[in-house]
Amino acid sequence: MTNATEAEQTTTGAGPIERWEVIVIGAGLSGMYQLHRLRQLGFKAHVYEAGGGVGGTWYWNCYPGARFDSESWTYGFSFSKELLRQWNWAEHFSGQPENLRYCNLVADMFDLRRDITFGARVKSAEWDEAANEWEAVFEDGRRARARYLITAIGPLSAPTMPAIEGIGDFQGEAWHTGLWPHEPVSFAGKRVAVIGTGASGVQAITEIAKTVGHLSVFQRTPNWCAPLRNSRIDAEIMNRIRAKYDEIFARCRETYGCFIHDADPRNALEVSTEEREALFEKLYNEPGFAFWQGNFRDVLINKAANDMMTAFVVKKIRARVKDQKVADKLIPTNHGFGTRRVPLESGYYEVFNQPNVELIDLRETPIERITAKGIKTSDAERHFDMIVFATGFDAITGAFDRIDIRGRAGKRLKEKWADGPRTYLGLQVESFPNMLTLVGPHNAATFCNLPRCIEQNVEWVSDLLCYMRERGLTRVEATASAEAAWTAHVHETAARLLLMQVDSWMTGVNKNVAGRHKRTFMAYAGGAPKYRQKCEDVAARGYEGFVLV
Ligand code: N01
Repeated sequence: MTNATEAEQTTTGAGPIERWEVIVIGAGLSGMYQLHRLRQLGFKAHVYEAGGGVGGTWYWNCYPGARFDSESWTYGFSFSKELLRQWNWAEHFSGQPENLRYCNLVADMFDLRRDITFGARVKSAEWDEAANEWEAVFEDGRRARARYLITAIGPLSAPTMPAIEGIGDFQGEAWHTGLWPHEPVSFAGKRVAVIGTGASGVQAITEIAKTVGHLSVFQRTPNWCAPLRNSRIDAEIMNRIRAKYDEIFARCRETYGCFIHDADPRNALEVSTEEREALFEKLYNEPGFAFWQGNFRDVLINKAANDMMTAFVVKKIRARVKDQKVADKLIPTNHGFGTRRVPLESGYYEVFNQPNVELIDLRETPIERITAKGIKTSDAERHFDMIVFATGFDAITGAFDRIDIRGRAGKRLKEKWADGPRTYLGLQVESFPNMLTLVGPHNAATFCNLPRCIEQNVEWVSDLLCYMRERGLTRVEATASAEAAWTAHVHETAARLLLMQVDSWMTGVNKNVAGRHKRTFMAYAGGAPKYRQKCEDVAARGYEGFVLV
């Protein structure tokens, strides 16, 4: 570990301890903004980051095809006019290399690196009741202490390998999309397998298919995808966007998920067939999440309305895939459109028209094991030069579980959340004083155009710390009753969503992880504006629902 130059150091029998007022775990977008904000406010804060650079998601997920599915110009930070002035987006949905350059510009512009220690993976974090502070222990044995612990560890940062026998036996190249190497990976002339057809798989498959020798896609559950419709941004368009930034961010503040798209006020069931098809057609031809987030307001809560939207997309897929037997396999049958996170695609369905691409339906021929040379399904063993695991993440709580977090009286967060998370506002947890969870479970940020909600989370947490400092308070903890009420509210709000009837990372299901087989809602489904209002109300009432000492 390097860089902790300004830390106060104390030495105990177990070696030196770096001391700060605030420890932030993670140098992704939330950790970077949290550091900047706290430093502006005069706090001595320090970020510990497991990776070798800033950017979080955009640092780790450098697989081919990775890019935004929010419009780039709605995604960037809004807190700095200078940043908005300096940075030009080159595409409406910017790709990972450019996104990582953006993250690095943020780090440079606000001189963040001097307060970030890279290569520091937190192994455990324990609340010390007597000292009223947290102690973080890193994998290399070093330690740091601070009054406040802020987790900025991201909702999708704990990659999971599939629970398949023989996974370690494969002798060829093997990469997980969420742990992709930073060096170039070539597919030319190679026989490549991709396991997984979520948003990462859909992006990677489309890009790999452009240069691969032969591609085999192993699909367990097909997902409903919608066209991304990306395009370039030239200097003139960028100037127009820049002139409208205030308007753009104001609009995002008011929409459900802080995207530029918001639901049509009409119900699909109340309009004529012509009107309904016209809106479907219009939205399907628009970029980004227009079709998912801008559709009739009942399509994600009313099965009959959802069936209509779904039937429309079936026609689109059938028209794009030449072999209708392949189309049958690509069309989901166990859930309706939009009830799982929708991958946005740029020619995904057409990939399956290529003669060098095959689709293996694991519902018909399940994988039996991975072998030294490839993958054995129930009908055949296929040999590969490379296997790409696009098998997703232990979402939302997984990154917390990978740190041994212990609160009051040694209470373990992993045990507390064994049956699903319990939080207050998705930002604090009873028995874990002074721990604030940016983009944590039950937080609207988890369902959001992330930087928009990250700014809200960071600013709220920063205001709380200022409030406490001004009053000489040193400890904040949610009450058990506030936590119970918020958790119940989170579940009530989610209950009406059709997605609650479907297994996905959003409902906490990951068949590759022990204990993740039961559905539980992981985010806040009331929408970002309501969430923001609730957070503001809590603060205005002197942080109602918290005990402040
Ligand atoms: O992960 P996923 P992801 N055998 O969990 C399959 C965000 N994101 O990395 O559905 C065979 O969605 C699994 O099959 P099944 C976005 O929020 C954003 O793709 O469990 N298959 C599924 O097909 C997204 O939703 C962008 O039956 C196995 C796939 O692996 C989230 O990240 C881009 C298997 C996992 O899909 C996660 O997406 C990419 C097994 N044993 C991601 N185990 C942007 O555009 C798992 N699978 C910003």
